[in-house]
Amino acid sequence: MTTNRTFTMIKPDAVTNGHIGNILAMITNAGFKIVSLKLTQLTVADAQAFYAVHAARPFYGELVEFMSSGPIVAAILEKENAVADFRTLIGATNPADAAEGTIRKLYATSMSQNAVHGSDSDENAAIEGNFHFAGREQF
Ligand code: DGI
Repeated sequence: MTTNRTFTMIKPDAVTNGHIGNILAMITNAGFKIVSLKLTQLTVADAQAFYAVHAARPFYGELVEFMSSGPIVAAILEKENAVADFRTLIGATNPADAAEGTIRKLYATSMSQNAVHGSDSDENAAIEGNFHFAGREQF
């Protein structure tokens, strides 16, 4: 197993609901090392660019509006098998389908406001991490 990196955002719903500390604790307790971290807010253009892959989907407008509606926490995480293990930790996209003990089961409020993002591949983890963090911010 090789050590690699993934990218996450704590989404505006979870930030607004006061879950930053609990979610970061779950992440570090699961063995992820935080190598980049910041509280920031996406502009509409940022959210459109970040989710460009979903531009043709019916939920795109709602997704962009939600993701730019308030502060987020952006982070790059490092661990063996980081991308897959983080997807397991966050649970299914729809919190109704998320396994017990996952971040989305605990903190998501709906399919569209589902508390956290996790990259779906090593390639996208690098693209998404570089979207949010300069090289000197990646430790
Ligand atoms: O990788 P995920 O975040 O689990 O899911 P994804 O990359 O397929 O979709 C990105 C986000 O878009 C997801 O976290 C929530 C939203 N989304 C995805 N599918 C739907 C959706 N929102 C609504 N309202 N309906 C959907 O079917």
